[in-house]
Amino acid sequence: MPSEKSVYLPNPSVAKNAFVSSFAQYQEMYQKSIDNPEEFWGEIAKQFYWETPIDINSFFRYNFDIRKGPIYTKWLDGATTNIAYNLLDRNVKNGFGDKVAFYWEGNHPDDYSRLTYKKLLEEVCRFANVLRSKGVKKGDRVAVYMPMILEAVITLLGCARIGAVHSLVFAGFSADSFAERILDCEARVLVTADGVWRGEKLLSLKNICDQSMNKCAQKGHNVKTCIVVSHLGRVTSPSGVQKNRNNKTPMQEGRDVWWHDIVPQASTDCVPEWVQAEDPLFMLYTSGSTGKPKGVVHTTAGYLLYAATTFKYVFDYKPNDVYWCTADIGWITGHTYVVYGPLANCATSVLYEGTPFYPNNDRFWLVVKKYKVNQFYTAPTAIRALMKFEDDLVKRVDLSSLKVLGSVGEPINPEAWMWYYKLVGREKCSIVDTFWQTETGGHVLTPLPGATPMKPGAAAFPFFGVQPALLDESGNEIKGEGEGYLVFARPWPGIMRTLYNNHPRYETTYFSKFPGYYCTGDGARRDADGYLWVTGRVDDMLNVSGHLMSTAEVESVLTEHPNVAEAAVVAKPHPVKGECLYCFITTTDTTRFDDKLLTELKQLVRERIGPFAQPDVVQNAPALPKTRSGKIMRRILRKVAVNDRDVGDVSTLADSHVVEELFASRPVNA
Ligand code: 6R9
Repeated sequence: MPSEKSVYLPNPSVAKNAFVSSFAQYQEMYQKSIDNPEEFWGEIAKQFYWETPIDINSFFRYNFDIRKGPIYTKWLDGATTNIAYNLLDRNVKNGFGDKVAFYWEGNHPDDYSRLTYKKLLEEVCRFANVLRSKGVKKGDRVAVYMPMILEAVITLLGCARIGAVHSLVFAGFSADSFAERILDCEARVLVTADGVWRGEKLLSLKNICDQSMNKCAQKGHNVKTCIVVSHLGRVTSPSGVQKNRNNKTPMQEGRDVWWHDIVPQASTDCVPEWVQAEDPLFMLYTSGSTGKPKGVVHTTAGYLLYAATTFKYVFDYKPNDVYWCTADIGWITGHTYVVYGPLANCATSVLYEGTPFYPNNDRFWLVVKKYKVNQFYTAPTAIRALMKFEDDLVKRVDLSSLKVLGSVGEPINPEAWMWYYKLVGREKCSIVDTFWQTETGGHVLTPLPGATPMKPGAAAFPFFGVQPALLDESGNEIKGEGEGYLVFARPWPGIMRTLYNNHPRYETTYFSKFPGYYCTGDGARRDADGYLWVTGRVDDMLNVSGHLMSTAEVESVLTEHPNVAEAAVVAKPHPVKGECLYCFITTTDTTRFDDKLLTELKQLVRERIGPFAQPDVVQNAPALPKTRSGKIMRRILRKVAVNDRDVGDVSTLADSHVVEELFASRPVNA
């Protein structure tokens, strides 16, 4: 296996025409972005349209030091613009109206369509007018629970056009999770679809929305309008049947309306709402270590600049390329690298509705071939899942269009990296292992495809404008080789500005541990060549198949069960998912731990959070290892989960027998 010393140079065919074609050029541009951010980003801002021009005197201001007052970041303050205008009208005006913005590829290979920039603009205007007619105004939140269909993109940009704030929730979250998020952001309008096929599974999205809206109503919050795309009727089901419009979907009179009954009639003229550079564009929830999700808020101008610039350089996107990001639109990767980044660059993208495994395990490769994809962006968990099948599934497909392969969501292990590089990239593509977060808005650590010699598993170097540092426990900076907390010393344009309705939580979560720095919650190591290797979360977060969740949120669901007295959850390494959930349960006195309880607990987690959070292992724990002050020692539980008896110092434990008992009672499937 490759080690830290293995270095793979960008293929000359990639490097030759790249925007950044040597490491020296990267270093020079990077230095400029740090020394003179106004000039660096000011040059980029010129490509976009500003209704009120940029004032160079208020281009970039911030405070990252909690000791000096409230934390804030402002880019291009005072300028006004509209992001939908920049993504659509501007490109159409520049003569690209007939260029394909999206090739839509359905779950079933028989289903596909396309949308040009001109048509997308028209649809966005129609939808924006509908939102206005429903009373949605600048600053109002619109909740979205959508599959990977073109209307999802139209919905986002329709919101942006009128200055409304979209709040997407991944359509794999449960009704409870969705309700919690609708309540938190106080959305009065919801957009969804009747349902979607994912592989052979039918997801009835509107039913889930109905449950969510009922839960909200019970808490006194009424969703006024629910717009529903009739999707199932126009696609091929796995059995091959083309269904008619789905009339079985229950629609509540006065609240629910079909998209096709209101959008096609609306006017294609829609004057954009000119918003302030620092007005919110969208919010997106991410897990918090207390269990309550955090509504991460991104604003307009800085996010536009950052999404556009990272997309251009990290994927080295050229005008005739076809780009494909497999991420769901409900995650930040879907926001920045399915919607905003590509459209800001007038790119042509593939939008894929299905899974990597349907109808067969070579679907990804067949889609790459079909659209001659040049840049392909996916997650390590998908790569590891596909690696398990025979190599021939990849080898026999013509993938010669590929140039850049991206990875995101979790650390990529060297085995998966090598497989991606050799089998998919045929040793001629550059791999960009992009480290970033919902909070960072776009890539913050990443190789550049034409410039950075690659090391398998290293996110390598900072993107332009980003200044990383490694800190030890007491906040001292580790220069040179070493491992520590990954932090950033100053803001870049795409960083989140606040947590919705909760600026104090924003400050304590990200800026209080190490004053003067934004704290990622990840650890990282710098090697002798200066490469950064992200090692994973250093807080109570779990990363299951790239889905971030907190131990606290899973624990609180488990303890809701009447027979559970106490629960502790840790991450256990998993060959495909990266990490999986290993749960320790202490039952109430009168309860026996049996299969029925086990099934109920798994079901409860699926219901409350979503199917992706289902625990792999639930262990009956007579007691949990605790310190004398009553703190659960997760460090020890992590050892039990992997059956490693080298538990280290247990002198702070109140009762050390507990540990032995836990090792002895590990379930057989663990
Ligand atoms: C974009 C996204 C963020 C967390 C992050 C880290 C992990 C993401 C990574 C990576 C190592 C990479 N992460 N990319 N770890 N290498 N290339 O995934 O956002 O869902 O907010 O997750 O994911 O732990 O802190 P989000």
